[in-house]
This record gives sequence, structure tokens and C-alpha cells, in this order.
Amino acid sequence: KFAEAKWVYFSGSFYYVSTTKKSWHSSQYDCRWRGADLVIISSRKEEEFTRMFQKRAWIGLTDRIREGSFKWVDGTALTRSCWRFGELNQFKGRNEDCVEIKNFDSERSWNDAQCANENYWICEKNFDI
Ligand code: 2F8
Ligand code: CA
Repeated sequence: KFAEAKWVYFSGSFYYVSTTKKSWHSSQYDCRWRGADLVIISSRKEEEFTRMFQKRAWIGLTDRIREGSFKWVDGTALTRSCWRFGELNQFKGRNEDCVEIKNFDSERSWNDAQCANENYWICEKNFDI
């Protein structure tokens, strides 16, 4: 059966949105198992696209290696951020080292959250021909 045809194409990549929830690390593991990685959001259009799913979801951004130094899963530094109002905040001193999409109605959509939290997640696979 073709129940696994869940990838959506957008502007040079295929995207997969999970239907279950996992920690950030397990989410990344799942993406890699699918030949992808957690989504890297590198343009306004792509940010809008990822919000369109209306799912609170992990993205491929973390500062777990060095506090305050956010890196995408391909090792590149964060240059274009989309924090919600009040974020990023390491809420109540908790280590919030992983980034989720939390707002769907504006570009200020990201929250730093604890990596062990269980969320939906979005994988991205570059489309190489
Ligand atoms: O008010 C923003 C704050 O909301 C939650 O904490 C109450 C988030 N925590 C979780 O989702 C676990 C914080 O990350 C967020 O900053
Ligand atoms: Ca936060």
C-alpha cells in the first residue's frame, strides 16, 4: 500500500510533517532515518510554508552545543530568526535548547523549549536531480 506518500514538495525540497510526537532528538533521528533532517528555515516563504501546517512542531535549530549560539542541523549559524514575542527566554531558568514552531498567525512563530518535550516535527529533504 502507498500509505507512506506523505512528502510535500515546496521550492526545491520535500517536507514531511509527523503525525506523532517525539522529543527533539528522537525527531531528528526519525528524519535521518527517512533520508532527511529536521527542517532548516532559510527564507520568509519557507517560514510561511512551515506555519501552514498549523502544528506545534520541532524544527532543525538548537543551541545545545553552546548556550546562546543557535545552529541549524547542517551546522550553519542562525541569521534570520522568527522568535515569538517574549522568546527566546529559557523559561524559568530551564534549559530550553531546542526550537519549536508555536504560533501560526504571524512571522513571530518560534519558541525555545526543552528538548525532551514531545512535539510533532517537520523533516526536510533537498530535492536533487
Ligand atoms: O510563556 C511562554 C512560555 O510558555 C511555556 O512555558 C509556560 C513554554 N514551555 C513549554 O512549552 C514547556 C516556554 O518555552 C515559553 O517560553
Ligand atoms: Ca521559551
